Amino acid sequence: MLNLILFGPPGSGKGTQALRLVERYQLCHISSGDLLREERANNTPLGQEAQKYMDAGQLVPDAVVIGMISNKIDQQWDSIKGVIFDGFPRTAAQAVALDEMLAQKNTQINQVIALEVSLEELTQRIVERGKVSGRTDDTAETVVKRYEEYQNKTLPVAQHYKQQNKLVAVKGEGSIDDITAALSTVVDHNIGQ
Ligand code: B4P
Repeated sequence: MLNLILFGPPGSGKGTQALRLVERYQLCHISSGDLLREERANNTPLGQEAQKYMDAGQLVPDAVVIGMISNKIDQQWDSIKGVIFDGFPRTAAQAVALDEMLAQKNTQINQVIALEVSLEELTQRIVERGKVSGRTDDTAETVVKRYEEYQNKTLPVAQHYKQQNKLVAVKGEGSIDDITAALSTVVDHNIGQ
């Protein structure tokens, strides 16, 4: 099994690159952001709970996100070769929970790839996306809050996996194709190709 985490600040290209890697390596894509937006679109109690946090640029509470991801893993597990986690884990508690979920399935995270992008570039991308996405959290004001949440709550996830010698950083600025190529080099190395 090959289990990867795409890590990085909001707007660093996790979702963009995950879609490409999923196709290349035939993995299952689990994006916490996409799942939360799906819950919102379906107006479920979970989606209603998540909405107020997302709109404010805050992280959704751990218990909500961990339960949602655990269900998703259980639903998909029997038919997959591995997973790309995109946007999850986003707190140290989520990382611990994910490690436990995978250990119960006799597997683990193989690699965490961190996309490095400057705050200026992140802001520009998110504001640009906001013109077409219809996402209420894609505004210049919310980006500041989302970045603060990343610095305070999400960076410890990198530390968690650094201690396990699983963290690799890749420059997330440049053309989307070049970044996919850099990520693929890391993954190929991991699977011994
Ligand atoms: P996410 O859906 O994870 O959103 P994101 O961080 O904005 O996206 P990403 O980094 O994937 O960027 P993308 O590829 O789209 O989270 C949204 C919210 O959900 C969070 O704020 C939080 O409230 C909640 N949430 C999600 N997961 C959670 C969790 N685990 N715990 C708690 N709360 C959680 O790229 C962004 C833009 O840049 C796109 O427009 C793209 O086209 C462009 N782009 C990408 N690569 C580029 C490049 N190389 N050059 C130029 N532009 C590029």
